[in-house]
Amino acid sequence: MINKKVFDAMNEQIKNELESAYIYLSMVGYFHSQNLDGMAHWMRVQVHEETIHAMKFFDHLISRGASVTLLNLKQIKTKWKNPMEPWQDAYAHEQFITAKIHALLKIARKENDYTAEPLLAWFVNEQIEEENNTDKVCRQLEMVGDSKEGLFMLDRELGTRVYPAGSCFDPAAYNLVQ
Ligand code: OFO
Repeated sequence: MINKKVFDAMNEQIKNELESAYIYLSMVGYFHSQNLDGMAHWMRVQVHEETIHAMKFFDHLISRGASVTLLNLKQIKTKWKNPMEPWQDAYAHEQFITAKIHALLKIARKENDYTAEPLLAWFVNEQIEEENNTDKVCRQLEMVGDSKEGLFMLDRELGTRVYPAGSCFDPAAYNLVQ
């Protein structure tokens, strides 16, 4: 049986991860509207990853005999002024998620929930990549500046992102996402 405080924090983290997916899906729509199909593709892959993140917490709670209660997703942003803005928002959002994961680990440690630690350790590591990925694109867009050719090249590169896993609802896919 899972401790109530750990349950509440993990149950809320399911919402946070699904909100990540929802935010990035909104960005997919924006990037397509700007003919930046490579960036849209990168974000589509990210939507899959975020759904897997949510499902990792979802399945962890289920396997510990808890009953998941899905919370409302908040209204999200749908418009951005330029291609840089969504990436800046994504980086800020990933920093927010990192803080949530760290807070969750703190609760688990305080409640002596050793069972939750391996899962949370995975997320602590994952957040290094999550922050770095989005921050790196911000820095690359800064380098590109006003160059349309540069934006075109970067968009092409981001369009090559490979999604290694299958369905985001298939537990077998979880291990394929690093
Ligand atoms: Fe789930 O890591 Fe991004 O938000």
